[in-house]
Amino acid sequence: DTWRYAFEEALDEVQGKYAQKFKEEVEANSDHEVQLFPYGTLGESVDTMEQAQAGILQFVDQSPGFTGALIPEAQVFFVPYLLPQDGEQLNEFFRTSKAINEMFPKLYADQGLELLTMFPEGEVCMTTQEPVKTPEDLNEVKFRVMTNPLLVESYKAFGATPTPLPWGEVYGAMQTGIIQGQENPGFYLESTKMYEVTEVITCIGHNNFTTAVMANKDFYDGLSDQDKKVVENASDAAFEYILEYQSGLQEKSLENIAAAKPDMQINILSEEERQPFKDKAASVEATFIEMTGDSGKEILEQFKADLEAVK
Ligand code: 6CS
Repeated sequence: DTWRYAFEEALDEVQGKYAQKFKEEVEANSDHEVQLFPYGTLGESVDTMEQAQAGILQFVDQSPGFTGALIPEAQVFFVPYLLPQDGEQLNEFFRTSKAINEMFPKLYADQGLELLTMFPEGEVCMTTQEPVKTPEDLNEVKFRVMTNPLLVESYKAFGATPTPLPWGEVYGAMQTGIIQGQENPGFYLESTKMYEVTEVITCIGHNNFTTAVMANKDFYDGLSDQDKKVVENASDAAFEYILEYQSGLQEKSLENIAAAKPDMQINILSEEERQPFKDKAASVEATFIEMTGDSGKEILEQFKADLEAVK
């Protein structure tokens, strides 16, 4: 039989690389086939999530950036400056976190989803038309964010005017001036040619893009123990593969952008320059707890304990 798996990116982008590895592992170790549906073939992220919940898709990759309405606690990934900058620490956090590996699976299960893995996709940087050296530079900037209420609050806190949009509208909206900024990890800024429609990249170290891969829960529960093991092993192998694949990718992507557009300004802000952004964003954690109550608070506390453990 054939298992259908949709993701939010192209085949040669990070989610696509993960999906290809997952497919390879499943097919090498079972009689099942995995059919991959890259971004755009089945609609936007909200559409593929609906299809996965309905069981039309067996697997879906949806980043928490779009899961906020469904699972408010998943917005914890958008508390600014929570995740570590250090790559090894970050990877170890995703590997060992109890919040991710024990608490989130229950919340996804309530939505009919079997959470298989979460992994980081790289440091998020802003692309804008004008340089961003201080939060004041974001005043009046209409800034596209994923459709995630807490991310809206973060950019409000930074001083921008956040505009939630699905990915498909971003390039055009930037080109026509409906928005003047957006954020994404380096590889995605390169592959989607965001540098063609913006002039400045600014990295302030506020976040790392996280994504989640899950299965339809009824489908998963109906698998034999052996097939469950196949899925679990394929997820584990693809997880380690994708961390390895991304080593050095952020730097390389920014270099490639500089080569493709020599007059693109690329500003990695210093610790000192980041401080005012950190100060502005400090209130977002409280907003997260307001939005998610005790359940969110518990996740946040476990998250922090897990981060402490990998330091
Ligand atoms: O910004 C977005 O909407 C997209 N960014 C990435 C890195 N992956 C998929 C997502 O749709």
